[in-house]
Amino acid sequence: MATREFAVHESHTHAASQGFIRKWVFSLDHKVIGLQYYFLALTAVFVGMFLSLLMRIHLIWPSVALPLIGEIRPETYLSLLTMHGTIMVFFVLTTAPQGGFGNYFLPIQIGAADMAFPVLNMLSFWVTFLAYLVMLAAFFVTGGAPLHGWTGYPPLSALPSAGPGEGLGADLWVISIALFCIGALMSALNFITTTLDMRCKGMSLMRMPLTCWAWFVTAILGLLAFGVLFSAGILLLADRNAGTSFFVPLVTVNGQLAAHKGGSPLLWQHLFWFFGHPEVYIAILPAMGLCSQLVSVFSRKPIFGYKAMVYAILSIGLLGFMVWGHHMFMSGMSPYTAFAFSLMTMAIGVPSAIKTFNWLGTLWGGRIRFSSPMLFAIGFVSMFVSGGISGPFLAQPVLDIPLHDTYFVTGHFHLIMGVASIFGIFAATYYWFPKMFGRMMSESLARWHFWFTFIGTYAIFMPMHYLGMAGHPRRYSQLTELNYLHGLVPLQKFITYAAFVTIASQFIFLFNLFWSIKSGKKASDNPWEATTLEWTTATPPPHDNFGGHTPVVYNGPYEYSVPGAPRDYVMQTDPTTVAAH
Ligand code: HEM
Ligand SMILES: [Cu+2]
Repeated sequence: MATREFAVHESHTHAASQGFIRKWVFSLDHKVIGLQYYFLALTAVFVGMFLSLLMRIHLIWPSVALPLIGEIRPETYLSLLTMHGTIMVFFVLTTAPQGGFGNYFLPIQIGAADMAFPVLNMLSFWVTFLAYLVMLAAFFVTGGAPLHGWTGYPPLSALPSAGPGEGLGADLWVISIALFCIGALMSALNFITTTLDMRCKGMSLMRMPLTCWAWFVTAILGLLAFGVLFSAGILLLADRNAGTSFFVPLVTVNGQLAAHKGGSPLLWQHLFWFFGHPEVYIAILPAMGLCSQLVSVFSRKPIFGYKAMVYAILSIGLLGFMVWGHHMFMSGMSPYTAFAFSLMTMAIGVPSAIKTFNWLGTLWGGRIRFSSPMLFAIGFVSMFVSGGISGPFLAQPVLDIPLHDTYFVTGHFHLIMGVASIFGIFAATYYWFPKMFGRMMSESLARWHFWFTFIGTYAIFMPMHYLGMAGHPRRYSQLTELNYLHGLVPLQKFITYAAFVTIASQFIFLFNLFWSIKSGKKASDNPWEATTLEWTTATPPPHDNFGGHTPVVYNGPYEYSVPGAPRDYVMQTDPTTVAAH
């Protein structure tokens, strides 16, 4: 209680001195910082998509000269691949769902006036922004962007002489990742403290919307995972520039003995994937929380199995730290170790399946409203299941060994990690836009956007499973040169055309977003008839979120179709209709 009063008081203090710079640039307001993260991710996703289009073009027309860019060489393909993967994973999927929407809505949904540490919050954003600029700078330095993929495996990533882009470009890449980790760690501390300390009266942990649970557990994962990646990054930087050999064994580069010996490339793989697997959940947990929220709101039903959902989020978080070895079945690990990792990976399918069944259980018998946020939430479930289904296959070392360096994996992770989370981001945008900007987005444009994106992503990524089984290697640019892949060229062309159409349709979204900010229909305070706290306050919310008073919570977050209630929903703050659930 005392903490909350302090926060309210403090937010008024920093409200007083608001010039333009304080309000919109170096803002301490979690809502502005949330928007800053969101728009950073929005520019990043368009950069990432553009790079993917260049890759797709190169794959089917390897010697075409593009205006301004020229011919894409094989090594340029690897740079595009590295930067596409890195930008998408870090600056889109880690940034928008947590830094963007989490920042904006966590404090409001738990009835707080701001995050626990507003200055730290501002710093987190600016460090992340700096990391983004440093990453982009890698394109423009001598040698260009690095070749080592988003996973940065040494010795390639550790030796500046190992290839074009592995000089200054790779240094910038590592520095950017390290900066990103610092931003993510500060932000994780803020999310954890805010969730534990800043909840308003009546908002017990088990009354929190599942979005808040997801942001909370994501922050805990971030705290544990980014710390490890940060350390690994510093060691890599030392190997590159200070003559150490943490990751580099005795190797020759172009016939020359490198000046390193005794290091272990496997050490990097362990450290990287100890971060990298939880990272998948950092990207997807917020989307899971949101999806739970939306299927309940738009089915007008309480979420099926709230407690099971909370325990599933927690156990996904825990198990997520015990499976990293499934990325290393090829590394020569003992079959007993591989078996243990395989078993843990299968185990993580259980809470994931519980979540999926509960989403379906919520939909079952609901009075479903197919508004755009709901379409994208259902799209999320669809992508999650389609991508997830190949997971248990890849979890078997005997199958993973032939499949792991092929397009099968590219198909698998794009669906479950990439596109599923992107669907979550879209659902969140359509759902919360009215609260953030005070206007509605165009529903008909949103529907066009949904169908193009939904069908388009399946058209791009489903055939990749087949390419993989036919033996198409991943991270390989010269497919038209290989005889055994000739028969697959028509399928490759189809994928590239689908990518063109899907990427073009994202401009419908972009147009809808900016057009609606200016000219959308005015939104009421609670256009979706939802129960959580953000819908009890003004649209857009005032600087201190609730206009000087602090809400008191009486009900759980999913009281829809409550028997005997005057409306088909009971707000969390409604003291008169204390729900029976
Ligand atoms: C328009 C949609 C997208 C297209 C057409 C696309 C296409 C591609 C292509 C062609 C590759 C290279 C495959 C190879 O040669 O091995 C790739 C790799 C990758 N993509 Fe995407 N992608 C898209 C969206 C995304 C999203 C949303 C994410 C977010 C996670 C993502 C993450 C990655 C990662 C992590 C890699 C691997 C990079 C590496 O191997 O180091 N992509 N993508
Ligand atoms: Cu994994």
